[in-house]
Amino acid sequence: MTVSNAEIAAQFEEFADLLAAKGVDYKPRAYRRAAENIRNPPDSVAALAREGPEAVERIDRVGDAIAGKVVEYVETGEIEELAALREELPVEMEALTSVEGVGPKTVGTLYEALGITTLDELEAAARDGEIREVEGFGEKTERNILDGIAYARRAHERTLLGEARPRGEAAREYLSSLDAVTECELAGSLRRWRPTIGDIDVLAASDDPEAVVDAFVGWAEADDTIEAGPSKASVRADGTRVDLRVVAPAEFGAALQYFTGSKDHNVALRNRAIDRELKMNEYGVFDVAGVDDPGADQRAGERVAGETERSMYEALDLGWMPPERRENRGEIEAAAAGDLPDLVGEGDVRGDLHTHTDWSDGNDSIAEMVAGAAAFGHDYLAITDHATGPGMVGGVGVPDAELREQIDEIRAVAVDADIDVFAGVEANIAADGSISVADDLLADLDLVVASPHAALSGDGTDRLVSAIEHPEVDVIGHPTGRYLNGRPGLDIDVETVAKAAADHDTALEINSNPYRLDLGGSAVQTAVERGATVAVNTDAHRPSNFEYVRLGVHTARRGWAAAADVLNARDADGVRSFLS
Ligand code: DGT
Ligand code: CA
Ligand code: CA
Ligand code: ZN
Repeated sequence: MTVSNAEIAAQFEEFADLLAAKGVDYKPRAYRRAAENIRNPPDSVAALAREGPEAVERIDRVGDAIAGKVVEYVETGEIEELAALREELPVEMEALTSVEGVGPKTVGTLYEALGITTLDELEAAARDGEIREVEGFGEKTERNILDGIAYARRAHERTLLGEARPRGEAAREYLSSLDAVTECELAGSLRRWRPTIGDIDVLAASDDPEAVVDAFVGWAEADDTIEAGPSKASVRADGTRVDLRVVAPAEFGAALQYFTGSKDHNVALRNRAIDRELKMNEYGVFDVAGVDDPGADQRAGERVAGETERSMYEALDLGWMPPERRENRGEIEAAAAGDLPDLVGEGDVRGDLHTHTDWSDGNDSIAEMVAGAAAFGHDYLAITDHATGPGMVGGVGVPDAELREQIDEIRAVAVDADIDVFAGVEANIAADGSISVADDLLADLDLVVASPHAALSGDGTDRLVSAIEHPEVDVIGHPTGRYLNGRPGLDIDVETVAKAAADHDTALEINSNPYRLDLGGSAVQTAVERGATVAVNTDAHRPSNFEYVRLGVHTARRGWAAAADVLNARDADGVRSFLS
């Protein structure tokens, strides 16, 4: 029996939460950092544990106390101290802390005061006005908790794109390897790269659908079969539903077009077909002029398209369009006008302009991040550690004096680096729009990212515009501060923000972190339309995070961004000229 790194890490995350709930200082943070490093190394931590605690201590930020507990868990399946804590505080921590504004400490307080252990109990207490009576809570907090519960319940029904994508790609690879399958593609929201996914849709072409269905329900990653029929099946893989449909090769393009959606895009296309006396459905496009009852048979009339997706669009006098555009946000009108310029591609991004090192809350040194960026294929990297300021809980921010030292260190690393390195900072945008770092220091940096980190509710338009207008600010990081499945973030009037950004040559970030994807597609579309420049950054806290960039690139494509709209699709000199 092997114990996964994720499982071990989860023990320490729970440990940290329970200690924090009990009001213990420092230790929770140490446990959380250790958990992060346990989760990440490529090696099996369980294997290290079997060598003994000294081997486990080789993991960064894991000392002897934690190493001992790792060994205990791997050997016995339990950490005694954690089990005791769980008994003392029998709360559903993960569910409760999924509510925006409710952290482990709040959970502890509400358990002590009201005995709340579940989300249902929390909701009942908020409805009954019990929470406002607890010391340190008020009516406003109570109302926020109620809103947060509703949001958390809705949000958790969907899977993050960043999790669903690799799972979908694994399914596609598996199915493509089958002899019976002639073609296989992802469809649905996953093919459109929506930030969250209801279910994964996979489409296969085959003359032997039953063989494909059989193989699919036998897929090693399928945990259980939800349903299986002659030409379609659904399984659950790691909590997410995967729908497979198998179609005849001659109708693959029609099915791919239909099942890619979006539904709104398809409805608009079907209306266009009707206007042309055509019928469009998942089996093809059919000329139904002169057919008495076109609805009687799905394939009634003369087939004019269906084998390829392109043929489906061409039958309607439209060019093929990338799935990211198919949200019925003007793409059909644009295609009809022949106005579908190329979108930015994964290969266009040449560097990353928002990254962290161990000077703040990143995991690795400046040199390691630079080497990682070079290995990833980037031409340049900006180091932008957190400055101090509100929202930087737990002292992760770098004070101004240390930032000056860091600039020297970045310049020193740059001398031997294979790529260009920009010395930057991620400054905080306070609720009033002010920036947390001294102006003369900002002026000495190559690049200033400014981002909102706290007070992330209500209208943030003026706040962002103030930061955009600041002469030293170059990029607005994760502009709304949203967390997918977590919190909605600031409301912003994107047109106003985009216009200010265009006027002041400040770029708006598409933060590629799978929990953020902020700005999202429709905001990017407005921003780009108004002439703003976007930056597709990863906010990497370790070199492996550079991989997130593709999520950001496809988000940019959902916003119709071309390479020319993307700051870091320029070469290093192009970036320099934008910054100066
Ligand atoms: P999701 O799964 O909620 O993230 O979103 P989708 O877009 O993947 O939706 P899903 O899985 O329900 O269906 C996949 C695609 O199938 C959808 O994007 C468009 C197509 N589709 C499904 N139902 C309908 C429908 O009633 N009418 C039309 N026109 N298309 C549909
Ligand atoms: Ca779907
Ligand atoms: Ca589906
Ligand atoms: Zn950051």
